[in-house]
Amino acid sequence: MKLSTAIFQILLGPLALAGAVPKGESKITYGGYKAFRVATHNNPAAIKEKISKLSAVTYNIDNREHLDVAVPPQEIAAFEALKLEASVLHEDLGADIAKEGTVAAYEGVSAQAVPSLTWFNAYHAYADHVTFFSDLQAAFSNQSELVTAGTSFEGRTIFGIHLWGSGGKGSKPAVYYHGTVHAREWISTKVVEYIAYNLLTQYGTNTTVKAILDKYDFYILPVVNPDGFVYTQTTNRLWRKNRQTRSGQSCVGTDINRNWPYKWELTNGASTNACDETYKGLAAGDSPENKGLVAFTLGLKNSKGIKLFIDWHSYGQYILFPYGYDCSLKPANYALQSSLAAGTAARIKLSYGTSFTYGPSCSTLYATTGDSVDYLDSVGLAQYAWTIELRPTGSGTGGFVLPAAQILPTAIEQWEGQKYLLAAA
Ligand code: 0X9
Ligand code: ZN
Repeated sequence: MKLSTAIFQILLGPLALAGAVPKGESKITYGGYKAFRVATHNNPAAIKEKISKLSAVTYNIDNREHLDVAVPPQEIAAFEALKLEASVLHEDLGADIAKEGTVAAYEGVSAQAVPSLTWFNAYHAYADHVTFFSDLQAAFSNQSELVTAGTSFEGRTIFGIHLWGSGGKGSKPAVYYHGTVHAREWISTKVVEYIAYNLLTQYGTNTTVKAILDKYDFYILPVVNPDGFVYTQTTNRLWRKNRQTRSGQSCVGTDINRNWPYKWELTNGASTNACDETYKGLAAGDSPENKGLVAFTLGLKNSKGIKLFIDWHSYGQYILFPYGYDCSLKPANYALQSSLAAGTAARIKLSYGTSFTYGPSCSTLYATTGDSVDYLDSVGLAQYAWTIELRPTGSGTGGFVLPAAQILPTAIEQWEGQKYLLAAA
């Protein structure tokens, strides 16, 4: 670890270095759990009612057509007896989590050396992501700096990197990425890291990359939910929300993607029950993470403006644009957004044949209120505000637990998509 990294670690506080299981909680292994995708045929309530008798874990947010669940070993027979129309996502979720490789050690690099591409062969601990960014920044210190966007509930700094080209620091409109807003969506951090890595390492040799970085300032925040991310590594691989506690509530966590202060008050796309995965919080923008992200976003809006925002998630293979809060609404520049999304999907497909569905987020997937994309569009005034749901689709096998061997292919196809989008937008 270099001195600059050590200083950044100190800034992040002691919790950034903690890797231990929180007191009183043992790690959930999910050994023998079987995960299923269940067809709902527009009637998820009926299926949920049947499944509610089992202690199955909701595995992803359901859309109109299906819901994904992880069933504990002692309930599998009872689940199968329900004779639901279901396909298998994970034969043994615990075994797949173990195979995922969970976290590999990162040794860092010597002063000013570029980190190795082997970083993208494995998943890593939170503290190593901090070190990786610090190392990357130090290797390209004349066109990057580390930035922070406030502090999480447990006191971790929401860190990121700002990149610029020949116009100098802060001279161009922003391209702005968030990774791992939902704690279990680890692949999203790797993808934004790969894009940052390629922008910097290819700037000097690739004219397309040079043109992109000369045109935009990039602000890349790889882990906007650090507490949740750490919790997925210490305790529960399937955790989604932040780790905020609130007085009088026994359930932990607010969904950062339901807490943004725009259309938060609507009731159709978030939960008011603190125990739910989509809990919206008690007031618009009241989570510490959202406070920091709102301030950071407004800073970008008020300087050179925001050209493109992407909230990177998994899974489902979707490119989603506004709006989340109302399925009858389309953005003013709908035709343009559709054609850019179509072009991005086509370019993504060229690498490995991976298909992405695109469209307005509510009508394409489901309704969400207080989400980032609607805020970035309507308050942040981003020209394009998108959600990208990465691999897999869930129609084959796999879900949040994406084998480490798929990190690079997933990142490569998205890098190709972004090069198209940023040249065309
Ligand atoms: O529910 C979410 O926040 C996102 N999906 S995820 O499975 N990664 O949690 C989707 C957000 C996109 N917005 C809408 N579909 N309205
Ligand atoms: Zn998500």
